Amino acid sequence: MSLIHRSVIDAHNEPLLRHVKNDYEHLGEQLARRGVDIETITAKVAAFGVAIPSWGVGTGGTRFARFPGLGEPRDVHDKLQDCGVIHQLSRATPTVSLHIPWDRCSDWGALKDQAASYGLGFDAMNSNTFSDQAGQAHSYKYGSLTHADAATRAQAVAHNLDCIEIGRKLGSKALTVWIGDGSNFPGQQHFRRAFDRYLESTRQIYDALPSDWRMFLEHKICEPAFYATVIQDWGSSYLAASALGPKAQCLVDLGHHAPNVNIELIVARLIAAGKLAGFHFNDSKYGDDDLDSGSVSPYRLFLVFNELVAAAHEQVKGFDPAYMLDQSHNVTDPIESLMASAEQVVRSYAQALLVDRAALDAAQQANDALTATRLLQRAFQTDVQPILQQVRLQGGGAIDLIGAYRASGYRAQMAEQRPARAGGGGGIV
Ligand code: RM4
Ligand code: MN
Ligand code: MN
Repeated sequence: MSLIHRSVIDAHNEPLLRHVKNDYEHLGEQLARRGVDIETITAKVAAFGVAIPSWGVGTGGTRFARFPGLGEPRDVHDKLQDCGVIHQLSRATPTVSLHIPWDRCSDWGALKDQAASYGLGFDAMNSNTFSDQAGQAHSYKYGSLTHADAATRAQAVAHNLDCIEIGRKLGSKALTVWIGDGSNFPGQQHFRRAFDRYLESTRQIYDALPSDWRMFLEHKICEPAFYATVIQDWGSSYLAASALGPKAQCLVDLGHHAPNVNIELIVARLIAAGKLAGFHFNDSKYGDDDLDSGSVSPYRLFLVFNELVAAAHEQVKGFDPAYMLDQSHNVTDPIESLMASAEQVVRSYAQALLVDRAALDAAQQANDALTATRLLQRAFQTDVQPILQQVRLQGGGAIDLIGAYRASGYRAQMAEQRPARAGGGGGIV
């Protein structure tokens, strides 16, 4: 399946080459004055990647409705092709994170080959026991891994083992487990027993992990359960990951916390405990809004990266987070949103690399709060766009992501090749 023709990208880059060169040189001079070598930063940025969620390339929806877009992917092969385009232009998204059963296919070998033809690999596998699958014996209406009924729990465990098997075929190295289990009414569920059942079920999954795999436990404050959720916060996630063992870690989805929660502090705690699995990046104003990364609170995203860069700088043992996007696009072209988000994530990383760590250490040591916070602001306020553009250019990508994508006419082509589907009801699928 074809992606965007090379000549389209080159033609779009051509008039911008001169500007990138000038802007990059100018920024290089500025950074040199701050004692920063731009080439070192550029090399680090070029080595950074964030995974695309396969479910993100389709148009999402709300509880109320889903408004399908043109040329939506019809199956996992189409989704992979869209991910290929995102990586082709952005050069920042070398892996895809699959969701089962949404991404089931008949030939995993062919899927792996298709991915390789786009230069893509596979990041964490995601299991789904928050909705029922066609023909399954037991319903997840009242829970899955923590269900009161043992047979339902066993079915949910078996599904996770199936996800591991698929992931092995694709070269994935991790399983992300997010469950919707919880309760809508006080008294509906026995809190301690439900958590014990979670431990018992996840233990079976954990024991089936290949030796070089990790298990990412993802917490979320609420939804679909609106009174209490079994793995509702990083504390519950941490308790479970600790009980399970070293291969189990805690995944931080930025949208899964109450408004104003200090997520960068949670990240720091998990790093210190050796339990940070990685991220689902997105942004939010109120809850699990799944908005584009950095579209609402770019400083918060930067502050998360500040913790990550500090941990790498200080060579914290075992620090190896997985970076993934997890977004839902209701009013934009998903390809555009995912490219913009990937760019925003990389931007935050690049900005965090500019923090003067020695000066920050000294300011903290001297209790100079103003200097410390200004050091962060200075890094955040630096326009690193020339570095991002330079990295894309060197990698064969597009200087102007959205401009090149629109000029390619890819979406219009897909609208012809992929007949529109019926509107459907609410929900994210
Ligand atoms: C959940 C959570 C999971 C994602 C599903 C689709 O809210 O973020 O990571 O797999 O949504
Ligand atoms: Mn998530
Ligand atoms: Mn979510």
